[in-house]
Order: sequence, then C-alpha cells, then structure tokens
Amino acid sequence: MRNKALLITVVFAILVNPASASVMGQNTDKMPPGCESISGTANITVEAGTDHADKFPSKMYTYSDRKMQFEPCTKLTVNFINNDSVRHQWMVHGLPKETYPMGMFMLEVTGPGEETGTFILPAGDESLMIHCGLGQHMQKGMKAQLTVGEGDGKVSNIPGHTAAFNEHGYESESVVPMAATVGLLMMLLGAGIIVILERKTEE
Ligand SMILES: [Cu+2]
Repeated sequence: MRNKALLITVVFAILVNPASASVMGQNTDKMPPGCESISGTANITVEAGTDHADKFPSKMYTYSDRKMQFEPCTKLTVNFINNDSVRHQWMVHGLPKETYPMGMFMLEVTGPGEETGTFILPAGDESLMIHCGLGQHMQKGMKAQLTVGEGDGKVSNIPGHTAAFNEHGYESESVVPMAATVGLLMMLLGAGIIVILERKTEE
C-alpha cells in the first residue's frame, strides 16, 4: 500500500515536473574591461517559440524581440519565456573573456517555462549576436542582435530585420546534408548489389 502511494507520487511528480531551466555566465557585479561602473540597469522579457515565427513564411522558430540596443556597461536582466515544448536558448556571444570565461551569457529552458538571468554589457560599441544553439534553430529563425552603444555592424539573417545573404556557414551547412544523402544512396546501392550477388550464389 505504501509502495503504491510512493509510485503514484513519483509518477505524478514526473508528469507535472516543470521544464528545467539554467543560466550560464550570470554576472551581477563584475565589471567588464573598460567599465568603471554600471551605467544603468534594464529589464527585458523575451519570448521564444513557433508562434512568433508565424509571420515569416520560411522560418519555424524565433524570438519576440530580435533587435535591442543598450548603453555600454548596462546591467541587463533578461526574463526568457519558452512557449514551445522543445528546448530553446537565448545565447549572447562575443562577451569579454576576462569577465565571461566562455565569452557568453546563456539562458536555457527545456520546455514551456521561464528563466531569468543578469549580466553586464561590455564597454565598447558592439553588435552582439544572440541565437539558440540547438540543431538548426538559428537557421530556422532563432537569431537576434543586441547592439551595445552604436554597435559595429549588422548581424545577418534576423527575421524581419536583416537579409540572409553572407550567412556565416550557410554553404557548408547545405553541402553536408547533400554529402550525407549521396553517402546513404551509395550504401543502399552497395547493400543491394551484395543481396543480388548472394542470391545468385544461392541459386
Ligand atoms: Cu531553440
């Protein structure tokens, strides 16, 4: 009886278990090189999901906000809400390694749910890329630009904002599946020949 109650509790806990979430590169007080102090604080909420990609015919996932701009040395708190039942990330690249050993800040939520994290933006004018690192999610639209100060360029292929040309790694990504398809066809052909030869020897 007791075991049964325990089993029911465990099963129930698994069923209602909320999505797990994590923060990487959290930084609330360490100044990036060139920042004497925090210039200001900002709070944003970003949603991730298929619903935000509906208006972009060739895209499957995206963020509710894909372009944002803040003063250098801003202490930024991000509330990241995942509306999908698949895992999504809000990952900022190109942060100073002195302050962020991995060079990044990341929020990740594995299913419907949310996570909040804080980091301090660098001191210079920079255009930082934000994306979801899960397989093909960035190519499917999960990409954004965080402009620090005046920025230093444009991040390509942001739905509704920038063009898809010059996409870094675009060509190699389309070549790899093609090579894999050719390889698979060759394997099938080889297997077919072996089957035919075996049948012939059996006869
Ligand atoms: Cu994703």
